[in-house]
Amino acid sequence: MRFHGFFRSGAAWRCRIAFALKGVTPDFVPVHLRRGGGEQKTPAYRALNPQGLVPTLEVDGHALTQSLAILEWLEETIPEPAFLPKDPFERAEVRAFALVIAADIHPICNLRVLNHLKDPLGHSQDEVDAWYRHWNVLGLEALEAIAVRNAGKGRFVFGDTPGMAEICLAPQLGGARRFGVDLAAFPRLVEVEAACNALPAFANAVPGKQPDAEA
Ligand SMILES: N[C@@H](CCC(=O)N[C@@H](CS)C(=O)NCC(=O)O)C(=O)O
Repeated sequence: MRFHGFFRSGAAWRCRIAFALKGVTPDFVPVHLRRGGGEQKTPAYRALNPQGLVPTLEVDGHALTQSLAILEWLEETIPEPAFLPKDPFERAEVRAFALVIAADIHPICNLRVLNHLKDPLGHSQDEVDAWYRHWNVLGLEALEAIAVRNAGKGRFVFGDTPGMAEICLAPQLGGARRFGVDLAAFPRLVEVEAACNALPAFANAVPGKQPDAEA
């Protein structure tokens, strides 16, 4: 198994947590998203991942892309510990929480969107940062409300075990913090993040601990 990622990528970060929870240790292939205009855009990498985005997981002759599809593949091939509850309604709730991040916040705040706002659209770095914070705050407000509603269930969002919701939440809060989002307005999410980071699978997946990490 070979995992193509970048230390600062939120989508790759999700996969690193998931691999650790499932006890999988793929070889790591760094893909630098800025060096030389972005290694994710090279023909060699696009042959694996036509979108030119990280992550990609090479396994048994397949190149799996999209972090949530990789999480679902892990869940189907290594059922325990489970990322999703058994009850279909509860599964839908956990997936919905994860999708607020993976489908609604992250895609409009990723590197290529931020770059496009600057060039060719001509926005300043301050305006780009304000864009990032705006869409993060909007999504995090909804997630905080969901997390508060479920707080009685345990120390994670939906109970006492972390799953797909937390795998998406922890990297999103990390990214938000990097862009200066004030997380004081999201106390329950920060509390869940602290519970996550008490686990080695989460603590060891942070960008600063990756082999390709930069200051
Ligand atoms: N929905 C995709 C998103 C992948 C994505 O946007 N990856 C970012 C890093 S977090 C990337 O490769 N960006 C490179 C670029 O924008 O050029 C997933 O979950 O895997």
